[in-house]
Amino acid sequence: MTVTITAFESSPDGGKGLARDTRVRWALEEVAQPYEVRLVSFSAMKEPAHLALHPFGQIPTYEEGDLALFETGAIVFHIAEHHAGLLPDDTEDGANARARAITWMFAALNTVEPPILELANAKLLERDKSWSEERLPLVEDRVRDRLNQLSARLGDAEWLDGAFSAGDLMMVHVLQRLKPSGILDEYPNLSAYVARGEARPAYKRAFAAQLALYAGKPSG
Ligand SMILES: N[C@@H](CCC(=O)N[C@@H](CS)C(=O)NCC(=O)O)C(=O)O
Repeated sequence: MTVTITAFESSPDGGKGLARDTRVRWALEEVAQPYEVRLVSFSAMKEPAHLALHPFGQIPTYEEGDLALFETGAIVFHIAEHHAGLLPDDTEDGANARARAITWMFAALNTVEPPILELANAKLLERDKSWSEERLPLVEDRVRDRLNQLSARLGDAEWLDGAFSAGDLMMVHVLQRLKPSGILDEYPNLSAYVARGEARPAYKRAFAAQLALYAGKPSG
């Protein structure tokens, strides 16, 4: 059955791969599933047709036959549940490892991504506020709190819990947003972890596919 995802018609990051369709593309590439992409403009995202797919008027969405999903956590989980390659097998031996990999997906989205988004928003949307300069170090330190903990847990392991999983995919994509801040470089093991994710052939294909849409075009 054909899978169709949505992505920005004009990406604010100009193809750096930070838009969240990249993590869905990456998951589909990891499990070797072909997909089509429907591009949506910022105004179309808030129109009834798109709101029927995504109640918050965002990208990405995921359509497969009668099924329509939004939220990258749910989409990547769905892909990982239906295709081998992103979660340990649900056998007697693998069930606990599978549950832990799913836990890392939630940790990436619920515990690590929020302070990183707060920092991105503080830099993008609050720079002109009189209190911005005073607040920014506090926001940065909240990111560091999480990275200290994540870095301590990862140690010198290759991935968060054994083999690469959907948990790593989600964590790497969440951490990538920190690159321009320089904060990720303060944690050599996390920088190397992100680089390992980016070196995966499936990631490279996903990145190239989104870049091909936006490179050289004005961002929206
Ligand atoms: N929690 C959502 C976040 C989706 C999201 O923030 N999408 C961004 C693009 S990366 C978007 O559509 N932004 C435009 C807007 O919110 O109007 C998910 O993980 O899917």
